Amino acid sequence: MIISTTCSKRSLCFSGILFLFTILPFLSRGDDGYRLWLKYDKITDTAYYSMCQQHLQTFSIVGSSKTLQVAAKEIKKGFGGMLATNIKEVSSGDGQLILTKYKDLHTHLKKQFRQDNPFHEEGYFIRSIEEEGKRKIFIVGQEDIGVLYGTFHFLRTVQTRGRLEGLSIRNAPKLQWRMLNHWDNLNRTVERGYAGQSIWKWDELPDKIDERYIDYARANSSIGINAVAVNNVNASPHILTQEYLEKLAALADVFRPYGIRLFISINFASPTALSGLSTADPFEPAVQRWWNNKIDEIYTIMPDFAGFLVKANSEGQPGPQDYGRTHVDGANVLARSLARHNGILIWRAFVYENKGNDRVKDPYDEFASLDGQFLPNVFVQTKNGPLDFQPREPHSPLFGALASTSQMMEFQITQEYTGFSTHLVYLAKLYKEVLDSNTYTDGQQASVAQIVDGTLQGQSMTGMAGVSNIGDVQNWTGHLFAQANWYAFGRLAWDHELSSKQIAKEWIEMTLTHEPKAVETIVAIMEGSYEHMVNYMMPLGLTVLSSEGHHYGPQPWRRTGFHNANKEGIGYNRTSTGSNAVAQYTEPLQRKYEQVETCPEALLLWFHHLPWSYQMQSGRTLWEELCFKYNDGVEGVRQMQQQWCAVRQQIDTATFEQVDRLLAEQEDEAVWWRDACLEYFSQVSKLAIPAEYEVPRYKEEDLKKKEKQSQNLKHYSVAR
Ligand code: GCV
Repeated sequence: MIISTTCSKRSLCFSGILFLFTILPFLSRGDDGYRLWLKYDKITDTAYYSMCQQHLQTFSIVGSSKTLQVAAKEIKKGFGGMLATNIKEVSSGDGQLILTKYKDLHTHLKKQFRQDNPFHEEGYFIRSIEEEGKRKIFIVGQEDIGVLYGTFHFLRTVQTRGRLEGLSIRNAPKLQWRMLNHWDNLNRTVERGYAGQSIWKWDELPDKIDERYIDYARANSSIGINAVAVNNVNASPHILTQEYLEKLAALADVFRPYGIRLFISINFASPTALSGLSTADPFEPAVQRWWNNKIDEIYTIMPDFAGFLVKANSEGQPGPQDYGRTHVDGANVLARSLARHNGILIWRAFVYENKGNDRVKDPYDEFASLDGQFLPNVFVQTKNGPLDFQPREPHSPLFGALASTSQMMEFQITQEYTGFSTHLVYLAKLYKEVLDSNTYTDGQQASVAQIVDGTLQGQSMTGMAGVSNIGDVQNWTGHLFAQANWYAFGRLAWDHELSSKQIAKEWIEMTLTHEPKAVETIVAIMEGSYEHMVNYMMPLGLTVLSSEGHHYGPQPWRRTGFHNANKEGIGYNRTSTGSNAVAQYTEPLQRKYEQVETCPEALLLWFHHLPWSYQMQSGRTLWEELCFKYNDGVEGVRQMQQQWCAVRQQIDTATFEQVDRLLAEQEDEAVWWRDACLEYFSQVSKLAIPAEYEVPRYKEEDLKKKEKQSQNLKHYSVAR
């Protein structure tokens, strides 16, 4: 199948020709995407440029820590680019822009920065203040890291053409830990990674520090990410060898000035793999000694090491249950040892048995009863939904069920089930949908976000992790718009009250264009993209229709136990007459999901098995609705293609073309999904696809070919 892009199909009209000869030469061409949202291109709005130039000729920085030095460097880089002239660093306190810690402010100024006690250690103020007839802008942090976060906020303000007069910003993160989890293997393959190889060049470390590590730290810090686990949760024991600890220490040195703490994923059976021990039983004194020694060794090399992330007794990974111990037993032994150095243990709740039961119940069944038994430095890390990062799932019932346990949200940024790096899908919509879901904990309004940020149940540690979508391709993420998912994850981990739209707008203005109409159009593309993807892949709460193994493309005929389609109907009965997974939710949510009349249609087939003739709110039958949704999803992608064409003149040529080409591929694959799923369900149900819908592009033979092709495509394969 030859894919032609919507835009390239169009003939070059007069305005297009005019554009080629007039405007195009002035646009930057061939942006490779490496600079992410920290582009700092020269401001082209002359009024805004003059205003900035007037107020930002000099800056000064009070203090000399490494964090303040990187803040100064960023100011020079940012304004050097945006103003195309050097912003001069002058002695402490004299600049038009002043970066300082609160404690270093002159007493008369301190009063102006009313401290709401105690001010957050990562927080900052940005204020413009008149002093002796001169206007100065102050970026004030409680600690150095607050100054750096404030610096990035101020740069963002200018990047998004915000006002500089009357600036009065007070900001602090809502969560303590804002974390990226890399599923990067030590051989540089990336599990579920679609953007090249791992960025960590283990063979060069610790001697050679790749420039990319620094840019990675800058990008993360600019959105408030303060922790990273650098290796796969399917962890190699070798990460704990002295050789790797030295490499890790070199990375920790790079991250430190940017306020980023280093975690590693560890293999629970490391004591057996790396020493002569015959067991990794956490209750065995020799095993405990081994962990104590290893952890001491780590802290000797990295005194601010953050801790371990552990996937145990899940998908074949070793764990305490191998020795008849519980998750609490295993986690607490490691946590106790880490606690001696103020380290943290993150223990994943992603467990399932695969014994023919309803696996979505397993995380709750295994973990809810353990509430309150973990040591205070343990996080239980819970995936957003009870299954496994499907396009749409209800929130995990563990949110709300662990009142006495610190619980970290785990989202996936890499698009394992949402189009890899081929499909434009803005995941902030998914994140927000989950964070805003009402858990009805204690029968009241209680969003997932309120559980995660500890305001409802008062957990002592709070955090959110995102499985990284970063690789060593030039633009970091493959699809340019996948950068927006990294960006949005960080922004929401910092402040879950931001809207997806606001984040999209910021990202577009920092990355793509400032032209208001184009910004509006691209916001619309991004905001609509998530629902389109759900519709052409797995509408109405369906799950796991994707290929087995690599998970790319449709294979609804493979794992039929997830949708249970038969001649009579489709869906998973998780009500009290079925697996009773609904019982894991609190009332009145349980009742809402149990009753088909009140169950949201977006999750209908997640909770119910229904006849094909079931009447939907639209007046269509379930079968007709399914056909409608799949077609609607495809139409949505076509709409995105047209919207993208409409902004062509405002976008860098290389960027425009990459996205245009990928959208064409997305359209083709949306059709593939639609045709494969509807063809299969039509065969099973013996119902014909209504004539009002488009004739399938892919006939049975083509579908087989396409499936085979996708199995062979190298970049679709799982890299373990
Ligand atoms: C790291 C899913 C993915 C696996 C991943 C696992 C997990 O099953 O397909 O690749 O393994 O989740 O989150 O541990």
